[in-house]
Amino acid sequence: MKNINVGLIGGGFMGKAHSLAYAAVPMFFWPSKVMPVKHTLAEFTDAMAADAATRFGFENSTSDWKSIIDNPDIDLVDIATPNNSHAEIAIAALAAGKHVICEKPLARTVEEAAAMYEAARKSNSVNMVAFNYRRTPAVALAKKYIEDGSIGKIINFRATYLQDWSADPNSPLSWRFQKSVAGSGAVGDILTHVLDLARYLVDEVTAVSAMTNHIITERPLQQSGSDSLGNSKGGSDAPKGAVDVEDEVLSLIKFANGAIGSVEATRNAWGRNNFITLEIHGTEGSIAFNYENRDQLEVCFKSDEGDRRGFRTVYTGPNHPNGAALWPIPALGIGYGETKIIEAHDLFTAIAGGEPVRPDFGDGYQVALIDDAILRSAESGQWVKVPQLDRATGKVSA
Ligand code: NAI
Ligand code: SOE
Repeated sequence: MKNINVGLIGGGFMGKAHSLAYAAVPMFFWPSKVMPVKHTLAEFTDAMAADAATRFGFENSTSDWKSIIDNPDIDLVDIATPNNSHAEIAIAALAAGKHVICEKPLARTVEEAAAMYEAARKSNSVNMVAFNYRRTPAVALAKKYIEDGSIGKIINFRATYLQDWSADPNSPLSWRFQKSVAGSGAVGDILTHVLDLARYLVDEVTAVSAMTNHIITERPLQQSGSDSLGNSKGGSDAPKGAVDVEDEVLSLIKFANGAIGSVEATRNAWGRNNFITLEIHGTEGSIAFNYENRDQLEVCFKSDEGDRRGFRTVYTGPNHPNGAALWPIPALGIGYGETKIIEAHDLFTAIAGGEPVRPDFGDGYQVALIDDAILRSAESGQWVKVPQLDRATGKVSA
């Protein structure tokens, strides 16, 4: 068994989730050809790095992420920083021959995503973008039903991603509200997850017609480095800074296979927490999913007798995708952590020379092309064609 030394950059929310996955992956997926080793953690300052390294179980810490790139002992660079550093770190890591996992969105802009994809094409390393919701067992089960024809030809895909952590105008101005750091608002932050699911479950998105809304234009400045995700209150008299990204987005979408649909996202929907919902209708049945009940998939099959046709609930468990590795009976509860453990397992399988891993930087780039088309459509009020990446040539259609 080979050790894979991990260099993690960023010790916030995702630093925690990825560290949990590195510790847990051998407990769930065993035997394994590789063993993750939490080698070095980078944060802004020496003190922050040492603190996070102790907490997350890393052997070393540094305030200079470039020392991770320069360290020949490190095999995998994990980018868990805000979006403005993804491109610089990923391109340097790939040039140094490291495997890379980068948090979503891949980049702030299409141009940055293109450069990251180009760097990945030039390297022989494994690259992955962390759209982990597709690794929820119920979502993977939906894919299985779609692929085996259980709901027939897909006609419609309706999806939402609704949260409320920023609905209060007095919740702080996190980096997620600053275009220079985040790139965009609800589009890059959360709609990207739904767009990844649309591509995973249905097909390529070919055209969009979108609207965005910018509701809260300033917020109290946030003091700490890591994002408080609305949990600290600035108070109405605290110094304020400008919000220069969209709060909400809605888009109609067309798919390459002829299906149509809608996607929407907001972080200002009181009462909705991590409300990722999918409603997929096919010629032979329907699938519905709500991440707030994430170990359940609702399915309805036309082939059921008329007097009992209707949605039934399947609780994912050992009989379902990745279920045998998780818990021995259904309904014990599958959490966010499990999606990250499965993600890490699939990444390490690819590093060990097994199945290539998706979503990769090509997928992250294609999602960035859709994000960009959505923002352009919202600006112009017109339908916008989504340029398509040809993975064989690396070129993008006009
Ligand atoms: P966060 O603000 O909680 O943590 C980011 C950490 O990176 C902070 O502690 C900050 O000090 C550190 N950092 C920033 N620049 C750095 C640098 N140059 N060197 C070293 N450390 C640096 O942010 P969070 O929520 O962890 O988000 C990080 C990334 O993960 C973002 O791209 C975000 O979009 C993505 N994300 C993905 C999620 C998913 O479900 N896949 C969930 C949450 C975030
Ligand atoms: C905040 O909206 C956030 O942390 C996003 O950045 C993540 O991508 C999402 O999975 C959870 O919510």
